[in-house]
Amino acid sequence: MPTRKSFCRFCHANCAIEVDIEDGRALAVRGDAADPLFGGYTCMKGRELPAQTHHPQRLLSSLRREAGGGFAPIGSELALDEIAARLDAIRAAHGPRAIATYCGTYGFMNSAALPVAAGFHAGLGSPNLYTSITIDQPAKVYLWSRVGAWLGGPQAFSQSDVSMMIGNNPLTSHYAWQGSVPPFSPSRRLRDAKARGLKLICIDPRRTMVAQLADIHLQVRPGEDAPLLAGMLKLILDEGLHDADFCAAHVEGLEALRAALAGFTPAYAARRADVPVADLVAAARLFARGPRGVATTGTGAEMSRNGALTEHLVMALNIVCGRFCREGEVAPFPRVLSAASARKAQVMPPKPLWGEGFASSRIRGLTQMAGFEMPAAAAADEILTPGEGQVRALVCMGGNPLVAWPNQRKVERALKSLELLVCIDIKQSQSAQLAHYIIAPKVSLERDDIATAPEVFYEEPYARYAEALLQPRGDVIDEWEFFWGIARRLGTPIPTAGGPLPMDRKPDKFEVLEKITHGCRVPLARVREETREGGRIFAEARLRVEPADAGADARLQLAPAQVPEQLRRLCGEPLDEQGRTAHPWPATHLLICRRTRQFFNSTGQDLEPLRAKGATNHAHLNPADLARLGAREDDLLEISTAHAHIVGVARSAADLKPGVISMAHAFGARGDDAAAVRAFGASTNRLVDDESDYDPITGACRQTAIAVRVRVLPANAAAGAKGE
Ligand SMILES: Nc1nc2c(c(=O)[nH]1)N[C@H]1C(S)=C(S)[C@@H](COP(=O)(O)OP(=O)(O)OC[C@H]3O[C@@H](n4cnc5c(=O)[nH]c(N)nc54)[C@H](O)[C@@H]3O)O[C@H]1N2
Ligand SMILES: Nc1nc2c(c(=O)[nH]1)N[C@H]1C(S)=C(S)[C@@H](COP(=O)(O)OP(=O)(O)OC[C@H]3O[C@@H](n4cnc5c(=O)[nH]c(N)nc54)[C@H](O)[C@@H]3O)O[C@H]1N2
Ligand code: SF4
Ligand SMILES: [Mo]
Repeated sequence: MPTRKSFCRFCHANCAIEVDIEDGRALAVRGDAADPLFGGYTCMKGRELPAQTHHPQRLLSSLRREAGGGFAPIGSELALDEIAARLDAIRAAHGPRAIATYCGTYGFMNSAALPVAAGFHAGLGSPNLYTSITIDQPAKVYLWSRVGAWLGGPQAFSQSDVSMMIGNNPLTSHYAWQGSVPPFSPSRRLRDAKARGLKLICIDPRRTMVAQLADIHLQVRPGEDAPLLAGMLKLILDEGLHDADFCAAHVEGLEALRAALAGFTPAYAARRADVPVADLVAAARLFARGPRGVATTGTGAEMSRNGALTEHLVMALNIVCGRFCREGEVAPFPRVLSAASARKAQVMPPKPLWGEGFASSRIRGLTQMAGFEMPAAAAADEILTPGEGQVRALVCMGGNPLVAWPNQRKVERALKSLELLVCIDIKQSQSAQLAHYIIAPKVSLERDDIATAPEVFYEEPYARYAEALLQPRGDVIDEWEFFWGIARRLGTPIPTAGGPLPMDRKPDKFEVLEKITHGCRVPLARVREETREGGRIFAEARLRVEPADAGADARLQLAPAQVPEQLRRLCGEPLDEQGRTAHPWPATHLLICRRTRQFFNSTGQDLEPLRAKGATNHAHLNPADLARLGAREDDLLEISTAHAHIVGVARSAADLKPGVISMAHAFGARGDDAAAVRAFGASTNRLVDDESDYDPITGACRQTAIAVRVRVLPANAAAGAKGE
């Protein structure tokens, strides 16, 4: 039986794999033990790639909604003809802005999909391109626009003495920001690092596996990271533990920041965060002692209350402690397949990425991010709000807005009101069920791809090109072919980094990828040639941090305009006797986010071996909280905000801080009754408020630390995920 090498595209980690193939079918997936970076690692999801590829319900033909409401198969070329004709009519009547695209997580798994979709939008003249980044962690992008960046890059995990992980659970998510544990084999890497002496600090309301390995776990009250980090920062500055030389040379606003932190004494910060003062002090000192290693955040910190301020404070901790690569050091994250950018021992000044000069959203005064995408949290309102620029057609590529976008009931109304909804999806997802057309795509093992999305995590100049291993059965197309086919019919160009795609003939995927990676550090043809037997490290692409340019004098901004004001406001918030901020209505718990090991957001929820690990998104509560509610494991709980409620299946979880309820998102929307909730879960996005609890710059909504009321439902109550 032939075995071929490839890389997994079930999640963004893109682990190196070997695939056993028989009769054109993938039979089994293993980690590629010879791979220099991944070393044979896979997880339970990746090992289900064959099941995902050959799933009996996988769409092998595109579908069109018929007059009676059901779907019927349609050839992909005919579907493109019809979709292009409808888009042309919409463009003629309302202008290009009426046409929008949303690229969800699986758009990022295909290296050509988003760049070609972005080129399609540029060629069409519609700014309404959305991706999951703006509902994920846009404040990390926002940092560049108010702080600037160090062009030498952050210090790497492999050389760190200390690591601080905030609202991030990479042992489950395989996701961690630059400088934290790389996403492949994260558990082993963390344990190995501990064995060589790494000190680990974890800030999480849940005693996750990371927390269990940590030297100090600060079991923060959800939503109170900003005061906690402000307290740590103040202590470091007060005790003079910061890198004064780095600050003197490269930083502006240290004194203004120090002044704005005045109220955040250890006692005050610890009271708000509900952690022992001694632990806060010890964590601050441990981090500052370093000498190397960075603080990083995941979704738990950024999606929380004051997410953008939290991100700023984390960056401020890294800056005052000087946790960057200096002149002459090897620079991590060299990114072989991305356009070359020099690493220099100097500061890139803040660069506006929102606001004036960018396309405006018609909603909540928001604007486009980085000239690239509009805020996804406002997409439903862009669809529902009449007037010039109203979105009337949406192409949803590898995303599932009905369960992933904030304010689910509004999203449902919006998707149903569209003149045209096209979903490119492997199955009839919750969102695709509302579509006029579902386009059946090739899946990963059927496509050529390069691993560009995870390059930002590679400390080494590692690259590979995976060629398609399987001949697709059925009439399926690659995502980029969809946009190319529509553009050709509309007569619009598709610009890319390497010039426009040819429209008079169809390019092959390699040609498309070459255009997209134009200017990359090792020519793509060479990467393809030299990685046929698996990924490799291109030593010649290793980078060192170069000396600063003559006269470079930009500085990292520690106290940009809004920050001192935000800190003062935070410190002035009224607290109750336990140090809690007031909730706008009588809540009993704070609902926090989590990821399941077995699914990738909503992907995998149809694969039986993964469902066997847990099919619903349990509502996890501390056993003491369950007892107080009079609930037992598997009871149904009603979880409500002032606007909506959902039903969850109770699960006792001693690792949770009391007062906290923890549930994964991207479940549910398959029926309201108890059986549906037990089998498919419920969507926490019903509870997310997009209109009053959002970041004014990025538009991102609070998706964790949501004040909710929890009560136990009578046994097997039929009540489900209802509205109001
Ligand atoms: N309340 C709350 N909401 C959240 C979050 C949260 O923590 N809490 N997290 C947010 C985050 S971080 C994100 S990234 C978003 C995710 O938002 P989305 O990306 O919109 O959601 P997913 O569930 O990842 O959607 C993936 C879709 O791709 C389809 N798919 C699977 N394989 C393929 C393939 O090979 N090709 C194609 N074309 N499609 C495929 C799946 O069937 C599924 O429908 O949700 C956000 N929403
Ligand atoms: N298996 C699997 N892997 C995934 C995904 C998946 O669904 N399944 N989703 C993928 C996606 S789209 C993304 S963006 C990444 C996300 O990757 P991560 O950010 O690592 O996501 P989580 O695993 O949910 O970890 C978030 C942590 O934040 C904590 N938390 C919640 N609220 C707060 C708070 O207010 N403060 C603090 N300090 N902590 C808080 C939670 O308890 C949790 O441990 O994961 C990706 N990887
Ligand atoms: S961690 Fe991600 S890329 Fe690696 S095997 Fe699992 S699903 Fe695949
Ligand atoms: Mo995400």
